[in-house]
Amino acid sequence: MPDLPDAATCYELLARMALIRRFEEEAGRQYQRAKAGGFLHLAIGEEATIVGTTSVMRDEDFLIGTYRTHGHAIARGTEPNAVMAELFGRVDGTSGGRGGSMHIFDAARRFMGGYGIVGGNLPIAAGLALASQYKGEDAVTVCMFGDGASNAGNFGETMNLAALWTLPILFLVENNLYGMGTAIERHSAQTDLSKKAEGYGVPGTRIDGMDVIAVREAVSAGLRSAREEERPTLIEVVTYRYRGHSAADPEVYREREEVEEWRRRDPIESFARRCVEAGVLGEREVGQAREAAEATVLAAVELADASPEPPLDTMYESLYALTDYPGGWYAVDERSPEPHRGEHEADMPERARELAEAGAAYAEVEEEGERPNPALAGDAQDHTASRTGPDPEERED
Ligand SMILES: Cc1ncc(C[n+]2csc(CCOP(=O)(O)OP(=O)(O)O)c2C)c(N)n1
Ligand SMILES: [Mg+2]
Repeated sequence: MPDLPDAATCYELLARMALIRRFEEEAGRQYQRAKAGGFLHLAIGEEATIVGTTSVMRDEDFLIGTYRTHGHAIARGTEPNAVMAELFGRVDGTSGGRGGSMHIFDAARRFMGGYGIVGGNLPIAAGLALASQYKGEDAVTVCMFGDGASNAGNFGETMNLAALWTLPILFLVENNLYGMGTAIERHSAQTDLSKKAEGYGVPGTRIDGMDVIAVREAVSAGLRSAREEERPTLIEVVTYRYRGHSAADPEVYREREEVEEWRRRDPIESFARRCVEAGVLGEREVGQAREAAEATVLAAVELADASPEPPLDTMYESLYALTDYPGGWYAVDERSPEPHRGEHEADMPERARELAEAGAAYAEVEEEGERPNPALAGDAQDHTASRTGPDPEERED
């Protein structure tokens, strides 16, 4: 077992994990009260993976995650108030209340989201790393994704380019043993995910994601090889989510005993115990970390609730729309109200207009009997025979 760091670092690790845990418990509660809309994916149980990783990243490094990233943003330094306000859809949220739970984003802290498309963040991460390399920046991109995402096509595409272009990137698979309700043995032929990128030239290691120190050490090594040698690696962090996939998950795919078994290895409890037993932290400091988390989260709820909803007339603000090429009119139509080229029915090709008019005229006519089915009866226009062959009732054999 790797040694514990100094007392101040241990306290910081414990306090961060406790804050994320308490934040997410409260987010779940506020969701039940319909304060937060949309979907809500909680990472309760995965705190050591998140905090272990971010605790050894530098400010200039990029982090990109999935739709389960409230904790990732907080661990990166985003104010819990702003994350809670985003869940509530309020103006003080990280994206002005327009993104919600799945799209937490904080460019100033280089937390690059927040993506709802499984595996969609992988190529974006490669792009971030390519940009750093191109600009000669000393930044590493850490890309976190789930076990399910390792089956997506762009997993292989991204690994190939990362190895080929020697990108300063670290891949971290948060293997919580399920992709929605599908267990890893049922969704991935290779269940040792640390091996999954080796064939592309990205070597991997597997570590215990319930142990914050183990995560820290492995991520430090991965960051070093990305930063100093431009050698991408992959770390499979085996962890577990105690709650369902999202807030609306009846969890019929796993036994209660399995969840209880993982809870006994709780990353926060086990780390607190270890710190106390080693004499690095006292019970008083452990309690203090929990109390601080409680106070911060309650204040975040209060501030989020007091924050106004975005005014309706700001609906079109902050939208990304291409303006030069091709014209961005399909995103925000700022043109004059009359029909424009392609929109006026007189501009339609003659035949399309005739058909549209014939269809409209037909709509007025009462239906008499059944319409012929061209697939069975042959195409009325070219007089070919039926495409499904003779009627089986009429066959002689
Ligand atoms: C491309 C795509 N396919 C399917 C989905 C639906 N979906 C949302 S989450 C999810 C499971 C992903 O599991 P995993 O990568 O293990 O992440 P976890 O939810 O366990 O953190 C799926 C299939 C999606 N969002 N995007
Ligand atoms: Mg998963």
